[in-house]
Amino acid sequence: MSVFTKLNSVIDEKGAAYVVLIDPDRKNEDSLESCVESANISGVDALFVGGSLMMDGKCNDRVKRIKDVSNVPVIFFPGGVGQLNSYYDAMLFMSVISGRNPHYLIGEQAIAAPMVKDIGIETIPTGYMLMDGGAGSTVEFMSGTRPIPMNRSDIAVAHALAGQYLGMKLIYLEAGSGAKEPVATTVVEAVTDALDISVIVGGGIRNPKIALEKVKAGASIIVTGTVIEENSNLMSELADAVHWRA
Ligand code: 1GP
Repeated sequence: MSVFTKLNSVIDEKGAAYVVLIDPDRKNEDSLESCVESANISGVDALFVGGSLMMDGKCNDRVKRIKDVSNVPVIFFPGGVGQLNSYYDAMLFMSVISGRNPHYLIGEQAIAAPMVKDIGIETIPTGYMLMDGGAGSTVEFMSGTRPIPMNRSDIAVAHALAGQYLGMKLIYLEAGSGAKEPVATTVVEAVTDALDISVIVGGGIRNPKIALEKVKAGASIIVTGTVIEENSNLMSELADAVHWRA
């Protein structure tokens, strides 16, 4: 069964899926295994692994360490083609569709595609939309794209629909890691009402109440990163909140 099919069955059965983002950067060097072990026993449905900025050359080693311990699918959440390797179970094949930077719309993808084919990794076409979470995110700087203003549901809906009609299987509504404000509930509602495909919401989600609010607004997958780096004990509560139907 493909990773995408597995995620969809979780969404069907439990109402939504809960994903923990692990940044394979040196800042998490000492906590990788313990974080994955917690995820294994906390109801986490998958791990996203990736980040916008790597400050050393050990990313691939860390992905292998994550994969060695994980009991759940390890999904590449690409910050760039340099983080691609054969340890992942699948990858979000993403395009930054909220932006106007051709390199992140199709350039990086064309560099990656032959390697993706060679490795044979499962690809999940994903339209990535950066919303303004108020913290001036790393991804905003590294992708050279302007985030969509959070009060512009209309702009968000237009981009998400364009992603759907281009054939994306998922839309990722991203407020940016460490966002001051998560993606507004009004935006989640407007986008999920307009779309037939599932929506991932991440960035600035810091507690189960906010996670559940986004799910009730229509999100199918909730991602948390920063809050778990700070306190991995929160995983169970977040998973329970997201799995509202279970
Ligand atoms: C970033 O959406 C993820 O891509 C997670 O964000 O670190 O703020 O949880 P946080």
